[in-house]
Amino acid sequence: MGGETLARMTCPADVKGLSAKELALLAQDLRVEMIASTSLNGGHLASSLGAVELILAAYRVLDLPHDKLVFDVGHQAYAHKMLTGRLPGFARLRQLGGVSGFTRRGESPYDVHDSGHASDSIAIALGLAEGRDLRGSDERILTIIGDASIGGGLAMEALNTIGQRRKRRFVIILNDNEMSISHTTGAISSYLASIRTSQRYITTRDAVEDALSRTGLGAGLVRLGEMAKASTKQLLVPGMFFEELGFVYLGPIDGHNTAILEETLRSAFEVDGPVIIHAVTRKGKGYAPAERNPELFHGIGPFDPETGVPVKKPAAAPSYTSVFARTLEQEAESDSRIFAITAAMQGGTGLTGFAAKFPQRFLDVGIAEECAVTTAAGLAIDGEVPVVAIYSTFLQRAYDEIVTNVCLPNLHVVFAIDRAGIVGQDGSTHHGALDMAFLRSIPNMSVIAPSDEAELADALHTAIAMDGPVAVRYPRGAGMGVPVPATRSELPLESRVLREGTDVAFLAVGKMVDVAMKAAKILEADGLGASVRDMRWVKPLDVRGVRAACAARPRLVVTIEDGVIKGGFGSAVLEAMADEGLHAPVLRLGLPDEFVGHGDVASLLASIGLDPQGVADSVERRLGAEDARADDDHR
Ligand SMILES: Cc1ncc(C[n+]2csc(CCOP(=O)(O)OP(=O)(O)O)c2C)c(N)n1
Repeated sequence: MGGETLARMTCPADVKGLSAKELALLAQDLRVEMIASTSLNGGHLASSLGAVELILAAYRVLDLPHDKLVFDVGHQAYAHKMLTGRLPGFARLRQLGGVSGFTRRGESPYDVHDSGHASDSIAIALGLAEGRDLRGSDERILTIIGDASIGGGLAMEALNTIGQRRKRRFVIILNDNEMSISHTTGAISSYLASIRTSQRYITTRDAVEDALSRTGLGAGLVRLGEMAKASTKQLLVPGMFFEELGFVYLGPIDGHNTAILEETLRSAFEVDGPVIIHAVTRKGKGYAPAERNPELFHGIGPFDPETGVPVKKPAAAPSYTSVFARTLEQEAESDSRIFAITAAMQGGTGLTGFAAKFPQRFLDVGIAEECAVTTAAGLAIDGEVPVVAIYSTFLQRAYDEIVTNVCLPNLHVVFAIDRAGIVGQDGSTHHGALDMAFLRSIPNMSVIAPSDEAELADALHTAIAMDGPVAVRYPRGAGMGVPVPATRSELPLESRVLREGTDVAFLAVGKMVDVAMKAAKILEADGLGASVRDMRWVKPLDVRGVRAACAARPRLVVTIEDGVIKGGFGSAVLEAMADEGLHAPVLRLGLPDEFVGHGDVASLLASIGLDPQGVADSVERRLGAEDARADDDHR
């Protein structure tokens, strides 16, 4: 386990004593270990390979955990994890009970926050700095953030405040590898590119000092109006934008040169105000397949470490994502109002084909979910039909925009919510657990949860033809393998009965319809008849279907969903039953009132009792409890 140098490291402070040669060996050991582990379990390899020297330099300068090191997204922190006591668990990275793929406070005192969602690190660091100053303490605070994440609204809002608060002992390393998951988009990315290409890199200590002596000059020049052209200003004062915000800008520097990184960091912490170090790195550094194809290796499944070729089991059926994408393209061919929006997830949401076919009707706003939703509102006001394709977990960022900009004016915006439910190895920050609960409470919003890929195609078709805000939620991974008809039909508002049975009535949505069917078979083998209803719509709920299920007088009504049990689909059924005066014992199954961790989807579902056997067991337990209660009542 681990190379010789890595094996000697017991804590971050050990890195301080290494010679330049040993540091290089350590960097190599870390990369070998990352490649070995991710080749087995998958992970965010390219970003973590690119950040090794940044982390080593930080360790040499900072006294951890007294000083604070904050990672943005946390997907680049594998070296940090291995150097903070988690090397033994690293072979089980992202597996059930293994090390998380992101920083987690519960895992290590060296992990400052629970990361996973982009652009939050600078605000976390600002809070740490405010607290530190209040206490009159002296910690140095360092943030590492990527060139895509720094363009996110939350990061920009924090920069806006920090520059004004003039925080000292406060440094941001801007880890610029020119990549988001795919190439970084937007004006900030072009701005960084212009610095990268027009400036000579800082390569020596003298150059660091020189750059520091120039700082503050930029703001003065602009105030005096001495420089007319932005390009000329940029030549004299690199990082002008950051200087204007109140930061000292140092860079660009080679983000793989540990010595110059260390020098620059030391100097930066001496500055009487906040500093941005612009470090240029290579995504995938040190592993040729990842350097060649950083997008593939951003988040990759198991692969052959020799060749870098993914080890893919043949998919049982086309993925929900691909069915969504194909359907959207078909719809867009006959409806020129359709406009697709993504927030930095073009590939993940399946929109690459759409972007190529309809470049004028496609927009990637970068890591800016609020912007994606509100831009959709603007398009809808203009009479277009915007389809915002977004992962369930990232849609959380845009809650107010959904409420105020879309639902309040009742605009026709279609939300294509991918990765709904348990997503697997990315864990608690990435499960699509909350969307049904948080969307169904908003007036005007409709929510569809198709149970297979054919229903997904019809649901999307229906959502596009409807009016008002409507969300279609579907899970990660392969569909059910049902044929998807070439022409799409309107998805009925009524639920459909898939199975008859008298003891138990399952009311199910989405992916859980299949689980209910399988659980019903297990129950049948135990002598219990179970009906299964695919409810299709979370909102508006098919109340008639609920009434019919209760009218059959089952011993138990079971609601089942792959979202949080509190406030979700099952709660909607209970509300309908209360409103309609329907009486039946109800068992609600779904995600528990706690954050579900990481692991493969099947293991996670089994761990929370949402696999067919777990569901059947819960039903039988509850029926037993109901029988015992009835006996008590008769006594
Ligand atoms: C709010 C949010 N939206 C989208 C994502 C998905 N995502 C994870 S990493 C990433 C790109 C990050 O790029 P960058 O900050 O440049 O870091 P790099 O991976 O290039 O090191 C994206 C879009 C996310 N984690 N959080």
